[in-house]
Amino acid sequence: MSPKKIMCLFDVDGTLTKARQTIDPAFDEFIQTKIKPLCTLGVVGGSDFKKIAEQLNGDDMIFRFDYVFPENGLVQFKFGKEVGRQSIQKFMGEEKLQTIINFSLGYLAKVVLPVKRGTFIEFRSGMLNICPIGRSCSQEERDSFEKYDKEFQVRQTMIDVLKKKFPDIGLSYAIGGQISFDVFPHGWDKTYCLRHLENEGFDEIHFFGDKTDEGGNDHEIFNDPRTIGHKVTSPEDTRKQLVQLFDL
Ligand code: M1P
Repeated sequence: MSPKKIMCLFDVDGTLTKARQTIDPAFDEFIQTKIKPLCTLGVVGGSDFKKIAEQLNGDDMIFRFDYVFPENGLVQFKFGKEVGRQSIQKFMGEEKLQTIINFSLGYLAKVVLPVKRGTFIEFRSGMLNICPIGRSCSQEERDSFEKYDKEFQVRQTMIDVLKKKFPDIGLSYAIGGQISFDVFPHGWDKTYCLRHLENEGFDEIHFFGDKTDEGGNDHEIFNDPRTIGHKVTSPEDTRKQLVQLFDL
């Protein structure tokens, strides 16, 4: 009997790295030297490619991980080559897109926070990223917002308002990080990347993620029947679970 073809598919923030930080060099080496010989490596993040590459030691991470899926897999790299990308713009059309952008900008203009910075909506290939504090905040401001949001639910409140205001616009909302939330058409969550793995002959796809609860951006893929879900609490926990999985 030939050995099972196994894939380990990792979320980034909270799973391979601390939120928006770079991967710990010892953990990176562990993955590349101990895990890569045993399985195929994949990464699926909510962030765009630029951010994922920064966190995983540069653009050549597309050669160190076999499959790389930024923006939930709306952009796809296989063995170091881009093989496809989705466009939210084409899919939704300008009118609907502007409806949501304009309403969100108006809503955010009225939100009062301890501090507010710039870049409140980031337009990506396959999604919008909405950030009440503004993406240009410092690390310290980012950490403070996360605490403030835990107490005052700024992001969840805005998501509830958007859902109520636009029940039929066909958009889903997911909180994947510390300061923002992602907005994308229904079904364009992280399970989107699985369609690019369906014909690749894997016997098992092990998914590792931290935001697996409802509303978190790992929820759908963690519960998808096509994956074996591993809930982790930190990069250290991911390492522990890999050691257990492969009996190292
Ligand atoms: O990878 C998880 C999330 O990382 C970032 O979140 P934040 O800036 O809020 O910490 C964003 O890139 C977000 O899109 C992504 O889902």
